[in-house]
Amino acid sequence: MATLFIADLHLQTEEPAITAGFLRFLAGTARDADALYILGDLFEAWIGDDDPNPLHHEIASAIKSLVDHGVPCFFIHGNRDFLLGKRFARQCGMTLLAEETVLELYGKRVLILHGDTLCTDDAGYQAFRAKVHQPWLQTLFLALPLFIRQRIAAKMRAGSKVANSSKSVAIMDVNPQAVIDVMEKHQVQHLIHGHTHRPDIHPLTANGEPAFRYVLGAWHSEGSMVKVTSDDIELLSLPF
Ligand code: LP5
Ligand code: MN
Repeated sequence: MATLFIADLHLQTEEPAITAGFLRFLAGTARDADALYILGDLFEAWIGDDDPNPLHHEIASAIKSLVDHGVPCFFIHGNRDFLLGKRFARQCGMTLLAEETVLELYGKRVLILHGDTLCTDDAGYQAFRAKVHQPWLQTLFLALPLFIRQRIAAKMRAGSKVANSSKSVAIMDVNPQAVIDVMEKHQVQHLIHGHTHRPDIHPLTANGEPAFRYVLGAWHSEGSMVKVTSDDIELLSLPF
């Protein structure tokens, strides 16, 4: 049996092929899993559980039918969907997890997180993150009319694109010491995350022992998943 991890699907109405690929994954590959973990940025942007976008209902029903089939589903927030709340999670039948979560899987301790918190060299992003994670600001934002929230989110997305175009590739990657620190804090030799869209397996040393960092790819023309079994941890692509 296997436990599956995915992230960075960035689902949106404008990208129907990715939605179709995800729906096929939920109805196929995922059905044989012990559990499915979604490590953030499932959606391109989340502005509140009250958003009536039909895509959200379609995705909730598909995740719910996987859960009803007997595959528990878990979610960690990303930097695009950190406002995804309990109401939508309940519609999906999925459990919201803390931003750093340690799993015991087939005798291995595995740390999972979205990945944005490891990009500590990106001072502009970390300042932005600290602001938008303030509970009072989130409450205020969620109380705004939907069309205003849509406008603010669009401004933020546009601002992010402009900011990213002048940042170096290195600044937008994880900081190696931040990786070691979080793995030592949680006493783990395995870390799975997304966010950077640079799928790879990186060997390193943490806790004085060999360790591995598994980076999920974003879903564009194909999907990406990490599969943990009792024998192995693999990074696999999922042709649509
Ligand atoms: O997301 P991506 O891949 O473009 O880049 C990320 C970082 N950017 C972000 C911003 C998100 O894209 C915005 C999503 C909004 C959705 C929900 C709205 C909810 C609002 C809630 C309010 C309480 O995460 C980017 C990183 C990059 O990853 C790599 O790690 O570099 O960081 C930035 O671009 C931050 C910039 O450095 C500074 C922020 C620019 C935003 C401008 C805000 C303008 C707002 C106007 C509002 C009136
Ligand atoms: Mn992200």
